[in-house]
Amino acid sequence: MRFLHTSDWHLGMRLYGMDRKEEHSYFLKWLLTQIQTLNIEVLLITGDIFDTSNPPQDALQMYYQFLSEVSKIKTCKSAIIIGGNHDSANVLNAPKDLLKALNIHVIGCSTGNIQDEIIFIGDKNAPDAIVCAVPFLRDKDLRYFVPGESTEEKEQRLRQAIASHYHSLHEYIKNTAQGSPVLIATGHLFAVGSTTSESEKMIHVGNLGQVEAQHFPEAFQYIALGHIHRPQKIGNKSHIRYSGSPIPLSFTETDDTKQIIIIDAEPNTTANITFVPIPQYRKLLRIKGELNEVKQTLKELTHEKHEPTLWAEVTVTLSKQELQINKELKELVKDRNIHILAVKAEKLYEPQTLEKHAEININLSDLTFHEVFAKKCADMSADEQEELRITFDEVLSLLEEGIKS
Ligand SMILES: [Mn+2]
Repeated sequence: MRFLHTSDWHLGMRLYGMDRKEEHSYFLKWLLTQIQTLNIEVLLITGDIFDTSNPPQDALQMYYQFLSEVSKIKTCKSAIIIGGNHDSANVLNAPKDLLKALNIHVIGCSTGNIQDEIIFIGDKNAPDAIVCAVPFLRDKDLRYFVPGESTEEKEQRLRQAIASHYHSLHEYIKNTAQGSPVLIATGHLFAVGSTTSESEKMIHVGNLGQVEAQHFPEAFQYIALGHIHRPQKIGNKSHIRYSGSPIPLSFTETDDTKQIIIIDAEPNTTANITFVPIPQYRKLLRIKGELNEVKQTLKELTHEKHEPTLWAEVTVTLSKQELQINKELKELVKDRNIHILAVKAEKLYEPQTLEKHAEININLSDLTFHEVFAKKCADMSADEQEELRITFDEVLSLLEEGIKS
């Protein structure tokens, strides 16, 4: 049986305010062709379908158009969609019953009943495959707040709760499933040792709840993960994988090869895993150097007129104060189908009073919550900062749960 694993689409996402609609729609069209030509039988989408809990209309339209096209592909028996930390469980679950009629299964959030996460492919009494479609498990799905608990105790408790969730599912299948189906699981979580990029937001409290490969039951032939945007396997287990996002969600991902994963699995054997690189609609470029180097690179940069506009992020290291580099650099690429989305300055000198003052005008939207909070705590001792950061993470996580549930 052939599965396709993709994740972290983040439909509706903007990069420095720029719309990613064209890139997403290019990817989805390409994906439909892959599902068709590769004879995919089950499609797995492992969370963060949308970038925000309240996705824009055109992102929703793109999603439904895609699902309607998938349902027309005869060889594709099922699509399974789980909620990620960015998704609103309510938004995903709203059309759940309607989509079920098209063999599209949506698990927006954990309901407390593990049977809701078990999806049978084929005849329920003798299934060809069983997918344990575990969505992003929120703190409240896993544990209650225990007063006086230390950070390590919390971490341990959360990790155990995630592991036992997977073990309960496996136990249930072992005791009830007929025949010998292919066993697959999904997840949207942070695994130990994964290489992150700038675009993932922290999940759980701080970095708590990091799961290791050994926490998953061995019986699963493939575990399709979401949340981390760089494609990678977990530990040395080649069957536990993040597919990564289909388009670079930050400039730190521009050198990654984006991919989808094809899994060929038969009962009781090791699954065969292959990767298909995703062609990118738009070229994203990161340029870094001293002012003269950056200027030279920009002057020599060529980009075809008929191609989608190239987007660049420029970081300039400055050894003395330079005024208006932003305007100057943008002027250099004028009328060349190149757009500089952001100019960042790394100052190697001590800014003068007036310039220090100007720095206060940093655009708030360029900063993360953590950066703002860190600035606020800058004068405190390292210990105080760390303690406050943990509390701040906890508040943020509770707030996010409140918004998304
Ligand atoms: Mn994500």
